[in-house]
Amino acid sequence: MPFECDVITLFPEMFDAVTNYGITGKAFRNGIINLNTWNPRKFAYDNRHSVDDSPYGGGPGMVMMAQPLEDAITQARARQTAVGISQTVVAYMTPQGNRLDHHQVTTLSKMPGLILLCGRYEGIDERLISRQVDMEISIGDYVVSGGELAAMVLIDCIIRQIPGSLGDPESANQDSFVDGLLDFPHYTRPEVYQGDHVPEILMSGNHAQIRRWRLQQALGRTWLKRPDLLKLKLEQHGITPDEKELLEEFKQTCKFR
Ligand code: 9D3
Repeated sequence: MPFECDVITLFPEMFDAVTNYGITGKAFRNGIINLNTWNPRKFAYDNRHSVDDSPYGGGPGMVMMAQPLEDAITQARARQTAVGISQTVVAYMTPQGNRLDHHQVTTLSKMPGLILLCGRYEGIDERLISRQVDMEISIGDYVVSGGELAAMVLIDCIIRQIPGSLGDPESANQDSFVDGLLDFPHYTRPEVYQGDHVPEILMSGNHAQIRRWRLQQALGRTWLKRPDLLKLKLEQHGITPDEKELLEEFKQTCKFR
């Protein structure tokens, strides 16, 4: 069964970016994931199809009204139930949410589906949140203009974790952050570019040595660029004596520190 995604959004066309292009587009075409959008404007029954109004208590901007969102969520929950999902979950994309990381992505990707609620304007009437929202997700400590981009980031990350979505079944496990390290450097033709040579080891054909060099580069670059990640790896994944030796050798030959 595909991962069943329902999105509540005033801008459904934005989701063409994930459904129509690249790896994520292929996952949709292959039926690995399914996405439906629900526009709260279609559930706004006044003459102007209003979905927002000024905030009680005053202040700038507009607030999304509860009723059109609640009716859209009800339809989304009903669709998820109809395809066999017994516990429907509404995740509100919001700067106030739990900050997304790789661990949370793997947890979410094991669920049968998700209903993603995208906010616009200053936010959503709090009564809708307390009545309907099961979890809150942020994509990081910076401000984007609405929940749609955040929802698309989450959908993209989830797709990458679903077996069969990436051509090579090894690829998801080799992604950065999976073993707690940054990626090693990559090279392709030509062998010499503007006088700059590809590291000799990569041209040697010695695959065991190449694997060790890449691991050393991953360890060294994480130490250089993301010491916070290296500390986490030590605590959570641990470091083998071999990895420790490779990192020490990297540190000794490092030009930058
Ligand atoms: C003045 C307070 N602003 C909060 C920082 C108002 C506000 C700005 C932008 C409220 C919501 C938004 C739109 N952002 C999202 O909907 C959003 C988001 C984000 O901005 N950063 C990180 N993750 C997310 S998830 C949804």
